[in-house]
Amino acid sequence: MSAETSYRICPLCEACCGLEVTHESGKVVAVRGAESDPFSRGYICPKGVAIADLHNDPDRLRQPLIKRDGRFVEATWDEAFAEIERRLLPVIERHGAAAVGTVLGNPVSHRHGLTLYAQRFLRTLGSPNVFSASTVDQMPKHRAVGEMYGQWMTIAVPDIARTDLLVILGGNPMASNGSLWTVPDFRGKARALRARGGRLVTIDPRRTETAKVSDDHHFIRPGGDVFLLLGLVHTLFAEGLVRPGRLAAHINGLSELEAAVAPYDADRVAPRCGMDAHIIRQLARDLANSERAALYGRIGTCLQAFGTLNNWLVDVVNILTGHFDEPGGMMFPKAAAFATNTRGKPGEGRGVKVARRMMKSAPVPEIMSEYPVTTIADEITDAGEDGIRAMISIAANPVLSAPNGERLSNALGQLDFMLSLDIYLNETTRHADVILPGLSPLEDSHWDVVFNQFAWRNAARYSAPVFDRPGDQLAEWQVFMRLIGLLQGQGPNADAEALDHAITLVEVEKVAGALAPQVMSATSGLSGPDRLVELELRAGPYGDGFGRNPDGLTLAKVRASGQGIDLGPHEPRMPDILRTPSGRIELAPPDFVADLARVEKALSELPPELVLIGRRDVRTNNSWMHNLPTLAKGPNRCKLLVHPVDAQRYGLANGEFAEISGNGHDMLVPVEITDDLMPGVVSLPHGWGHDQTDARMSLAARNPGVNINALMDGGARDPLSGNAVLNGVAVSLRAASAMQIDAAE
Ligand SMILES: Nc1nc2c(c(=O)[nH]1)N[C@H]1C(S)=C(S)[C@@H](COP(=O)(O)OP(=O)(O)OC[C@H]3O[C@@H](n4cnc5c(=O)[nH]c(N)nc54)[C@H](O)[C@@H]3O)O[C@H]1N2
Ligand SMILES: Nc1nc2c(c(=O)[nH]1)N[C@H]1C(S)=C(S)[C@@H](COP(=O)(O)OP(=O)(O)OC[C@H]3O[C@@H](n4cnc5c(=O)[nH]c(N)nc54)[C@H](O)[C@@H]3O)O[C@H]1N2
Ligand code: SF4
Ligand SMILES: [Mo]
Repeated sequence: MSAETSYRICPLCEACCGLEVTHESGKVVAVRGAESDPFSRGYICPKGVAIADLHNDPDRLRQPLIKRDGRFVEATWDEAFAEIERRLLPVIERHGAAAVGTVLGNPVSHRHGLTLYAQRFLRTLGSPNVFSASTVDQMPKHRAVGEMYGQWMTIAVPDIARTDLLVILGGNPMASNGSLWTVPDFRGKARALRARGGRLVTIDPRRTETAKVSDDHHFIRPGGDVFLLLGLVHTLFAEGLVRPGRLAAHINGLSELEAAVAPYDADRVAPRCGMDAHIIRQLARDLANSERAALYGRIGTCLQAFGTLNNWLVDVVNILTGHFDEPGGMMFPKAAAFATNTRGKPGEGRGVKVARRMMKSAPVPEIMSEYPVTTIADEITDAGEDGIRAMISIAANPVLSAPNGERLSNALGQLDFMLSLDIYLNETTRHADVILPGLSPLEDSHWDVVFNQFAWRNAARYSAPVFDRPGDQLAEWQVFMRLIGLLQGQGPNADAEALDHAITLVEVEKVAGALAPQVMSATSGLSGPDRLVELELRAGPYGDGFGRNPDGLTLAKVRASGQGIDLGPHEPRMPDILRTPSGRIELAPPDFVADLARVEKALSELPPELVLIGRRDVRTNNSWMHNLPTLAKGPNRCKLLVHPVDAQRYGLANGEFAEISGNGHDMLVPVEITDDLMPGVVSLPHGWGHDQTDARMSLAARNPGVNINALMDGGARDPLSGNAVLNGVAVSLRAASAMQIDAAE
C-alpha cells in the first residue's frame, strides 16, 4: 500500500492549525502544517507533530476501565454502562440529581462530540452542580462581556492583520499560540505587523517569548493590571482623548464611568502596578492617537483578584479610543456555525443573569450556569446532606489543574461513585470507579464549535476522520447518548443513534417548526455532531438556509473545497451584535463600579515581598501532554525562574534546588536564574506533579515535576466571576539543604 495524505484540523490548542497527515497502512508516517489551509497557511507547532505520538501512545486508554477491589480492570462497553447504572442511578434516586457534580475540562471545548453532547448530557442530568475549567481561566472575561454586551460569548479579538499598534497584556501567544483568539502563526503575523511599520507592545511580569518579538516590553507587578487600566482610562478622560467615534451613539454610562475612574490618576496608581506614570500616560496617548490599535488582555489579566474589572477595563480602553469594532482594532468574528454572537434578534436582548444561585459551601455565584472548580472539594465534604455524592469528570484533571489538589483528591476518595470520561488514567481519573475513553483525534471527525468564534479571520473548515476507529470503540457523542439513555431509564444498552435522532428532531422542531421533517430528511445522511454541524452551518450566517439561499454553505460544499473556505476578514458588527436590554453597550455596569471599593482598599496595601506566577511552554499543554515522547524530549521545563537579585537574597544558585513554600506546602524545585523576570516575582509552569504511583502515564512519571497548584489554597477568587487567583500568590523561598536534595533525587 502506498502512502496517503489526509488533512485534519489540530484539536490540541486554540490555534486550530490545519495538519497534513501522511499515513500508510493505518500508521502515521509524517505530520506537517497544511500549506493550502486557508486559515493556518502551513503553520504547525511541535504539539501538532506530536498528534502522532498521542495516536500511538500505549498509555492512552482504548477500552473502558472498571475499578474492582481497588484495581482497574479492562471491561467491555456493555459492562461499563451496566456498572454506571448500578452505581450512579441509586445516588440520583436517593439524593436527587443535585447530588451528582460534573467537572468539565479544557478539551471539552476542543472536540465537537464533547462540546455539543456534554451540553445535552448536562441538560438531561439536570444537576446545578456543574464545575468547569473556565473558572481557572476566562470566567472574568465572560462576566465582563456578558454585562457590557448582553451575551457571554461576545468576545472581541485583535484584528492583527490590519492594526498599527497591538498591546498585549497578560498573554504569551508565542508559547500558548493564542487564547480567546484563534491565531495560528502569531510569530509570522507579528513580524508582518512590524514589517509594515506597526508596533507590538507587551506588558507582562516576565520578559516572555512574546515580549522578545515586541518593540517594547514593560514589566507589570502581578495583580497590578487593574491599576494600570484605571490609570489609562483616567488619562483618556483627563487629556480629552475619549473618542469612541461611531460607537458614541450606542453607549450607556459614559459619565458614570468618568466619575468612577476620577480617583485614579496615573501618578496614584503607578507605584501599585510597578510601571512609571509617564509610561501609563504615553500608552494611553499612543492607543488614542494611533489610527488602528488594539489592546488585548488574556489569562494574566484573569487569574487574579480583579479579573472581572481588568476585562471590563480592557474593553473600555478599546471603546473609548475608537478602536472597538473597527478594522485594525478589536473585532467580532462571525463564525459559520454555532456562532453564539449571531443568535437572537439583532441589537436587542434580555442580557445575562448573574448569580441566580450561590454555592452551598462558599459565597460564590454561578456564572453561565457554572461554578468554580475551586469549590468542588468543599461541596463534597462540607455541604452536609445537600452535598455532592457522585462526580463525573469530563476531560478534566482538576487534581493538578486546580489549587489544592491534595484536598480535592481526599474529597474524591469519599464519593459514593465517580465516573470519568478521559483518555488517560491520571491524577484525577485514578479516583474514578469507571473510566470511559474517547477516540484518538485521528479517528474522529472535527469542526471547531468554540474557536471559530474567536478566529483571527472567518473560515469554514471540516475534517473527516483520518483512520477508522478500532473495533467496538465508541465516539464520545455515542458515550453521552448511552449515558442519556441510562438517565432516561432505557437501561445500559440504549441505541445511541436512535436516541440521537430523536433528540436532534426535538431540537430542530424548536427552531424550524413545521419545516422540521424537511430539515431532518435533508440531513439524514449524517449523524451525531456532524449532523449538528450541517444543521448549524446551513441555518447559519453563511448557510444555504436549506434552499432559501442556494449559493450559501453546506457541509458538502465545505468538504468539496478541500481544506476549507476562507470567509474573509472581520466586519463591524455594532450595534447588531448587542443583546443588552438597553440595546446599548453598558460602559459602567453597577456591580463593576461598586467593586472599585476593593481597588481603593488594595491601593493602600503593601504587596507581598515575593509572588509566584505561572507560564506556558510551547511543548506542553496544561497537565496532559507530558506523556508524548516528541514533547518530553529536551531540557527539564518544570523549573523555577528567579531574578538574580532574588537569587542572591535567598542564597540560590543556578541549577540547584530551592524549597518553595505556600499554603502549608513546600516542595523542592530546580532554579534557573534569569533577569527575564521582574524582581520579587518567581515563575513555575502548571500541569506538573505526575508522581502519583497509581496513575498510568509512564513517560510523564519519569520526569514528574512539581505541582504549582499545591502552593495555593483555592480560597482566593475574583468575587464577581468566582475565578481562581492563580498568579501573584505570595510564596517564600530558601535554598535547599544537601540532605533535602539527596531525598529529592
Ligand atoms: N497555576 C495554574 N493553574 C492553571 C492554569 C494556570 O495558568 N496556572 N491554567 C488553567 C487553565 S487556563 C485551564 S484551561 C485549566 C485546565 O484544566 P483541566 O481541563 O482540568 O486540565 P487539562 O490538563 O487540560 O486536562 C485535560 C484532561 O482531559 C483529558 N483529555 C484529553 N483529550 C481528551 C479527549 O479527547 N477526550 C477526553 N474525554 N479526555 C481528554 C486529559 O487526559 C486530561 O485528563 O488549568 C488551569 N490551571
Ligand atoms: N503550549 C501551550 N499552549 C497552551 C496551553 C499550554 O498549557 N501550553 N494552554 C492553553 C490554555 S488552556 C490557555 S487558557 C491559553 C492561555 O494563553 P495565554 O493567555 O497566552 O497564556 P500564558 O502563556 O500563560 O500567558 C499569560 C501571561 O500572563 C503573564 N502574567 C502572569 N501574571 C500576570 C499579571 O498579574 N498581569 C499580567 N499583565 N500578566 C501576568 C505571564 O507571565 C504570562 O506571560 O493557552 C493555551 N495554549
Ligand atoms: S499551535 Fe495548537 S493547533 Fe496549531 S499545531 Fe500547535 S497545538 Fe495544534
Ligand atoms: Mo485554559
